[in-house]
Amino acid sequence: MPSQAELKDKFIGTFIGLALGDALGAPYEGGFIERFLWKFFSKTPTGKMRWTDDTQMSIDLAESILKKNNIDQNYLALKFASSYKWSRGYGPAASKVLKSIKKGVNWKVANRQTYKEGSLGNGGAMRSTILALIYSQNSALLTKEITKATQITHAHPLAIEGAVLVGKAVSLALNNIDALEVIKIVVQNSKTEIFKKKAEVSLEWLKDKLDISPKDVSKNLGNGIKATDSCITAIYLGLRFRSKSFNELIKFTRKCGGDVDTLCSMSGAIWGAFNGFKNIPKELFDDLEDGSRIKSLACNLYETKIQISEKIN
Ligand code: R7I
Ligand code: MG
Ligand code: MG
Repeated sequence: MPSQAELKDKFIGTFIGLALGDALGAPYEGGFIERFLWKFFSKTPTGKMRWTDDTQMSIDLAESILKKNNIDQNYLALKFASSYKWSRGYGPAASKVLKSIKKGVNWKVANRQTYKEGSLGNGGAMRSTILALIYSQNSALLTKEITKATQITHAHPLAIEGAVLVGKAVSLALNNIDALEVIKIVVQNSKTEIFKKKAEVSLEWLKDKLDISPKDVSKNLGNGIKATDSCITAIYLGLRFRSKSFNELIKFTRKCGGDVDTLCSMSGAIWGAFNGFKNIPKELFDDLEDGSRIKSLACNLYETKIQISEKIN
């Protein structure tokens, strides 16, 4: 178990790791058109690295928990919708959901407008880290609250399963659980064949310390926008680079291609949960959009976590 001071540093490292991964991965996301378009949005007016929807929705979730002390789905739906900005690069179905909510449609209706079962994109998983911070000590509550936070935009069971697995990996990293143990728990907690198979492949690779190339990582685990093509990939990357530098993680993940901002942000959060803020390069933090705001949100989440844990226990 980490000490209180270590845990607080891990909270900051997790949230900053997520936001930095997002901002550093965004210029490498997608094909030629996406990369070309991002050049126009990649900097803030003061020249800092701009992050995307992954970080925006994580901030929304964090602020919503700080306000309500738990997941209030109606409040969170409105919060997501009011923060929506096209230029943050939201997924197409998620954009539609949020625009509908903004117009007054109930989220339970809006989230089924494009896909009958709801979206199976990784938009729920990319923000589940925030709940791992709050519920890292209580696996059942973690699953329940991630499910509630994901459903609002991603009702599909696979989107929820991916979000729970990423959240679980972050929570185990916060608790300093060994990387091999983490992937074993991810295998055990995978309910569907597609997640389980990929988690088992990751376990074999990590167990044998195999030097798998970025191309083979993408080919076998996926690098796409669907939860099934990105959640296990990010978990694998976060675990593989757990004892290497943050820069090495990002350099490798950029080479995996596809949904790079989200792969970097989810694996960056896992890396940060293991290694803490103290190990994140200062020059990267200084160059991040709203770095101080995110750091202070992480500190406030830490205080809230302590209060919530006292109530639960
Ligand atoms: O999941 P979502 O919020 O996207 C997040 C991604 C991250 O990479 C962000 O960084 C941002 O770049 O986008 O967005 P959605 O639009 O809900 O889902 C993403 C995509 O998954 C959709 O546009 C579809 O291509 C696909 N998808 C589905 N395809 C078939 N059947 C989602 N649900 C389905 C489905 O049910
Ligand atoms: Mg994004
Ligand atoms: Mg993405």
